[in-house]
Amino acid sequence: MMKILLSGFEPFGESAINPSQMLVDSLVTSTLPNVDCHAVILPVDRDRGPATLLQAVDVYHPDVVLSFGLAMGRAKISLERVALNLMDFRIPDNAGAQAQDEPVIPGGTAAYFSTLPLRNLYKALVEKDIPVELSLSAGSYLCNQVYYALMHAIAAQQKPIRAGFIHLPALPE
Ligand code: PCA
Repeated sequence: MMKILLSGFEPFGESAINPSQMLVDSLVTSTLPNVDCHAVILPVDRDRGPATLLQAVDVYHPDVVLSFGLAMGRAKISLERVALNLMDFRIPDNAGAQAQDEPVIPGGTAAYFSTLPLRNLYKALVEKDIPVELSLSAGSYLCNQVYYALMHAIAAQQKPIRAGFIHLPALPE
């Protein structure tokens, strides 16, 4: 049995819904063979967002963490290659905080690479005619912060977890 932790985000900014929350909520209730799925919805909050994800990792001990978020304005599913040690928020988070030119972890390494098999995921989605791209940057808002915090915690604790971040396009509504 492979244990997978899925994360999505609550709505933020001008959007009343977040497709990452909807995806994760629906995936966790569907039964996949040989997969034990857990889900967590993260607040768009620079303190509580990463803390909620890291706490879920400690509780569930997953083999894989798939973290999802909304990337408004992108037309394809974006498989994020890199998590950057940078917070530079375009808009305040849901608690009103707006980080500028700050590291996620002071003194931390500049970046981490996804440990998901991104090229294989890319090919599998292309074969199904699902719009997908390999993306070089998850931005410098909450998604990148949570992605970096996750990869940093896994590296620091030397956990055998494969993890990565996937951005979803906005829904028509
Ligand atoms: N998208 C934002 C944060 C939460 C979300 O779903 C981002 O791309 O940083």
